[in-house]
Amino acid sequence: MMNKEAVDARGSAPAPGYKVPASLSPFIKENSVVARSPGRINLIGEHTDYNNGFVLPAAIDKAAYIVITPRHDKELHLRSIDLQETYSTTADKLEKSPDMSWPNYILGVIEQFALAGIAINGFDAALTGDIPIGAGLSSSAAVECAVALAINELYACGFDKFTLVKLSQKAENDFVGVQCGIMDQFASMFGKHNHVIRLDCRSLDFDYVPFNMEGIKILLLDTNVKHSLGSSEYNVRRKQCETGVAWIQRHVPSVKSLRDATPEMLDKYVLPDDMLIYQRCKYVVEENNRLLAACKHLEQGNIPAFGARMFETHHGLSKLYEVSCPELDFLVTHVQDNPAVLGARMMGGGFGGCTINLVKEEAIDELIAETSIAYKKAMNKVLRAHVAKIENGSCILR
Ligand code: GAF
Repeated sequence: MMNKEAVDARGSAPAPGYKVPASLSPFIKENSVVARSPGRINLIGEHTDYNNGFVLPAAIDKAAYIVITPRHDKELHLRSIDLQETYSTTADKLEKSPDMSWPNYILGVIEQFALAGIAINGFDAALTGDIPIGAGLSSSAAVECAVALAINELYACGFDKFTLVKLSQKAENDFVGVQCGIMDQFASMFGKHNHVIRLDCRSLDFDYVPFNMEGIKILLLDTNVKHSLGSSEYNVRRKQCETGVAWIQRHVPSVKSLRDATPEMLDKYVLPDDMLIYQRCKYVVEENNRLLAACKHLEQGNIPAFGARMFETHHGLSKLYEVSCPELDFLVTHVQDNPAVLGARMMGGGFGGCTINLVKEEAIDELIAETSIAYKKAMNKVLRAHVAKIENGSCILR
């Protein structure tokens, strides 16, 4: 059943702790709108969203914030406070910025509103946030959702959150050029305090599942490796999955996506033709089934079993889907036999970013200290660590 909770166009109710960052104050005028949209984690279900499968993400306590102030002309003056960069264009000249990526997440969303028939005038926008960029926490989706919510408010468009999620995803697909699925924008927009979202990416039905692992925290270990290969290889993986589906479809026309495929179909119709395509599809089919099993473990409170599924996911992402990297593999292998770590895996698109770890609360400090030393020694890189809290999704702050 479709979850009807919180589809209101103004987003989640801002929790008392969500304040407008001080750095935005100089840019706020009487008629400004300020929106907040968080980054996300994903417990399990990776690279399944664009295969019409399931995901289990949540919004976190790190977010993007945008203030938008209308102008009387067509000019768009965009500012990244954190990068100390500005970008100007006009609302009728929405072209991709050649040298800076952040304006594209704003321009792409403006373009989608224009395509939806909303006459967008000029505005001044200032952007800030505390989601580490390139860490696999979906800072880009957070910016897109914040912009979408702010424009929706400013122009009184009345779009609901589903429409804003799809519009933000389309901005990423068509303007930015990454053929991402719907998970990141969905999690950012629909997140709920202390709940994970069990989302069926085919129907968009979803449930909020309480995240109550007693004594367990979500620890993100950031490789500090930026996923530069991410977008090109991401699009390649997507195509490989589509190829597998096309081969199965020749024999079983009812299979519309890897969501519908079985291991037997892969063995029969994909393996004989191409080992690489087979491995990619095998990972996705297994991951979908793994997520369903993991959800049962979660309902039963069987965290060790849930964690074991996370390690299996990492193995599949690393060996079959091949979207990991030595740094991510190191971090997962390093914690694998630690009894304080119940589950760990790389998270997000891959080729860098974070691992997500379920860790016994009392062991976190020591784990971070000891892993940082080992990581520095093995990879000669600095490890960043963050204990993620699960928070509400996008909202209008003013
Ligand atoms: C990226 C994409 F944006 C998501 O849609 C999803 O596919 C994820 O990689 C992998 O699960 O974050």
